[in-house]
Amino acid sequence: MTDYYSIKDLLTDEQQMIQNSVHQFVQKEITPIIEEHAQACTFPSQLIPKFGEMGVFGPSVSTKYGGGGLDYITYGLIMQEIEKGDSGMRSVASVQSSLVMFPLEQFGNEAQKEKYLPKLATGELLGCFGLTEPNHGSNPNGMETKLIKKGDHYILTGSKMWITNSPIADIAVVWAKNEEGRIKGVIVEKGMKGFSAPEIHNKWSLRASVTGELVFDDVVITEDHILPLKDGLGVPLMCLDQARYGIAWGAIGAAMDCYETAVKYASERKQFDKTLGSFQLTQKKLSEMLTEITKSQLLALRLGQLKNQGKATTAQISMAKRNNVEMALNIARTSRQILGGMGITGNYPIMRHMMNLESVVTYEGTHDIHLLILGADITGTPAFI
Ligand code: TGC
Ligand code: FAD
Repeated sequence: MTDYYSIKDLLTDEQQMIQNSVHQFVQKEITPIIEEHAQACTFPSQLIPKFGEMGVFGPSVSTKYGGGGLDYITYGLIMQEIEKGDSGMRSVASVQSSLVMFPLEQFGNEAQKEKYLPKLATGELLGCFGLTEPNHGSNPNGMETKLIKKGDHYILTGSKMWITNSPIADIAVVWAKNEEGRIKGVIVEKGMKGFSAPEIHNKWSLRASVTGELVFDDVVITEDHILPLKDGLGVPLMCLDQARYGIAWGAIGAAMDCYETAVKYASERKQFDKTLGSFQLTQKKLSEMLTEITKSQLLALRLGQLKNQGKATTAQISMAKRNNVEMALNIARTSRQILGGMGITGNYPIMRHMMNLESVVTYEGTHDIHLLILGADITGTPAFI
């Protein structure tokens, strides 16, 4: 495991133990099958109950509701280990944990928590998070999905786009505007009349993860399906803080897998009667990759400490998500070059990681949006419009 600055020594025994067991789980359950699923564009649904058993759904959710009750560094390490396997598999785990279980735990009432959280923790239920719309991606505040009161219930109309897990999800946490234009969180269940979740096909990225739409054609929503504790855009943005934090760790996993593949290949492959690793140009690539991974690991670890203390800001999370995903994408590209032609094949994980990371750099706030969040924090002047 790439750990040039002995980050392991800064982890507790429990954190190390959980990291190692998720690492072994990924090697046994994800690595052997993921390339085939990515090539075939199929989702390995058999992993869902196994994720539940491993405790990767809701590691930071309270044990009272079936979660792990673990700290945020452990959560980050879990995301890192899963993304070594595949970003799409980390997506499944992080959407369930940060974008479905987190809002239910934070903004749901007791009945909602008891009804959904324990089943989400085991994988008996799978969830998705609907914020993005066809006409509103980076600017979710422009959303057109409406939740309008009608007698003793509400009517939900509109649609969401690019939703991880949506075609296979049992529940969707959806964000919609009420008559006053306030954004409310709504729990929509599979099978509700007027609700459908068609799959989006033809992706060249995250091919082993299912992405789809959410379509609400006058869906009747009762009061018990509305998250009661808070409303406004800040609520989904708080969920995004959680998920972006996990991605800041996860992307390091993809980078480590690419780098480790490149180091091994460079030590075996010979050209001009010498291993690739003995050429200065290859050593430059490997040295720079290791440096960037190490810097990202330290950034993630410090962010985790701040998060554990309740001090991590949105802008700090943006910095880490943006930096670490770009780092991973650059490392995937450089590693691919070290493997030459072999790098484009599915015999190695690099091309799949690279294509996956093209989504990771866009979802959960694009590279540009995170730069603008940082710019606004530095200058006090938002430059989104
Ligand atoms: P802005 O005016 O900045 O804020 C609106 C209100 O929200 C409050 N707020 C926050 N509250 C809590 N936590 C945060 N992190 C918050 N950030 C903002 C803010 O104080 C304000 O409150 P109030 O009371 O004044 O109303 O909002 P804006 O409309 O200017 O937007 C800012 C911007 C562009 C940064 C935001 O819209 C944004 O982050 N856009 C990017 C959208 C995005 O990231 N979408 C992700 C969709 S989910 C996804 O991609 C899942 S992929 C999953 C996977 O497969 O892993
Ligand atoms: P746009 O907002 O149209 O942006 C296009 C380009 O314009 C980007 O480069 C962007 O940076 C740039 N841009 C936009 N505004 C500005 C500005 N003000 N200044 C400068 N540049 C700007 N969403 C969910 O709600 N739930 C999910 O589970 C989910 N899963 C996803 C899974 C995948 C595989 C993908 C690809 C996306 C997913 N998304 C999900 C949606 C994702 O969050 C959006 O794609 C993302 O927020 C960007 O929105 P957009 O695609 O509409 O791009």
